[in-house]
Amino acid sequence: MSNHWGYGKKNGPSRWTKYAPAAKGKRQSPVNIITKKCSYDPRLNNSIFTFDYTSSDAVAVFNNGHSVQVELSESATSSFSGGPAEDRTYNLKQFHFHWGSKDGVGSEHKVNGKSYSAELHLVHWNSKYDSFEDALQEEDGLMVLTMFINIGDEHEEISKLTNLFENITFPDDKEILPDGFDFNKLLPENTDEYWTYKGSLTTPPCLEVVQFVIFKEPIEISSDQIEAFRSLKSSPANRETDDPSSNDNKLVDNYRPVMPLGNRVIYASFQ
Ligand code: 3J3
Ligand code: ZN
Repeated sequence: MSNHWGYGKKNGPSRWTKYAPAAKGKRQSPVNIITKKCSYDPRLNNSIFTFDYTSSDAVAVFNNGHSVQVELSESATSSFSGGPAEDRTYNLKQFHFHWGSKDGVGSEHKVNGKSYSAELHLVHWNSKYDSFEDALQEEDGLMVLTMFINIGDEHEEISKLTNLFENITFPDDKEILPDGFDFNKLLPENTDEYWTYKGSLTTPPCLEVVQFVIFKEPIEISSDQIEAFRSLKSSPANRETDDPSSNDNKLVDNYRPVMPLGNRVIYASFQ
């Protein structure tokens, strides 16, 4: 067994219980959102999101070998409240993406069995805890705002990120996001309509500490932009061969298959 999890045949999602005991749990993510089985919650409809995404400096952009991650500094103060967070504040820690090797696959969550070409996760931690690391140990520790991604028009803000990719093609390469990057522009226009449910990290350690908020309205990126994601390379530990020229080291299809919903309910903010 490979000593590091990945998305290959030998170290992929079907093997993750070897790296992450929590992966055997009953509130794992992602899931398939079967819309007719969702439960409308009027309280969600009445609770408006407040986003306090100030532009942060010294934001690191790196290829961690299994995604491209944009990590805020400890001093960053971007947060949101409202929605399922009610009057509680959740601090933005990082955002990252999951994408496919071809259009129409790549999202982690599905809607009525349909996948999207990619999925964006804005990872926030509950400010009732002292740190992200502390929040990771609590069942209500994280809230991940999630956007489905379709291929269409160029996304102007995300181009500030994909323009850095030629410098972070290989794992452990790092860049700095241009000052003034506006996190608000990562959100869809309509943030009133979303689904929410209790789940887990979708990668090891698969901790069951996440409240997912999945916006119904997808965002769009262009074909050139998704190809920039597909140009990134996975880490040697993630790939099946040691041949660096092998296609196996393309960083694509970094999504976990949907997991059983079990007796969980997915709530909808809309009817
Ligand atoms: O594993 C990393 C951890 O080393 C650190 O980088 C942390 C802070 O950025 O992020 C992850 S995590 O384990 O905490 N985690 C990975 C999976 C963050 C959230 C990710 O879960 S997901 O459901 O949003 N895909
Ligand atoms: Zn993710």
